[in-house]
Amino acid sequence: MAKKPSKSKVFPIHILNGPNLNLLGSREPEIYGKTTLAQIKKACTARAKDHGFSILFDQSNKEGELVDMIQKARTKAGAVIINAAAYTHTSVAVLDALKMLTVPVIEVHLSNPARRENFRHTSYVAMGATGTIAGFGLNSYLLAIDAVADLLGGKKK
Ligand code: CA2
Repeated sequence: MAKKPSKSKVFPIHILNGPNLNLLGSREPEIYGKTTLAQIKKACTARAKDHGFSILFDQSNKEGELVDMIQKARTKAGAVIINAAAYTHTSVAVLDALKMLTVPVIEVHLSNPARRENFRHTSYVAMGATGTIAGFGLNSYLLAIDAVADLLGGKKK
């Protein structure tokens, strides 16, 4: 009898984006690049497809909405990739929600917060993540998808 595909391969990778990322590409291109969030979504969809995965891509400016999205991922996601933006550095609520997940969680950032202001050196998200990828712009998201595929066993090598 054929082996049932694992839950991780059936459910999409949830890619969650925090406050202000809806405005990407419009300001501070020297820090965040010129890529828009819609372009990131398109590139993520293609990369995930290469690995045999689908994605669900969301953004919210509200902390509670991000918590709701993470809670939904408990039963609906194969993995979570999260750029919590400013909430990275402040939100115990986001951390507590992430800790309830049993699937891989990858923290991503467009910039490298470690090279920036001191207040960006603390990440609550990192404490609930499997790993972190930061500083590669749009590529941070694509590398995170590669990491998920490596952890869950995608089809592309
Ligand atoms: O580098 C990242 O991805 C960040 O998560 C971006 C956050 C920042 O607070 C984190 O420390 C690092 C800020 C996102 C702000 O998004 C903008 C969108 C358009 C124009 C300017 C900022």
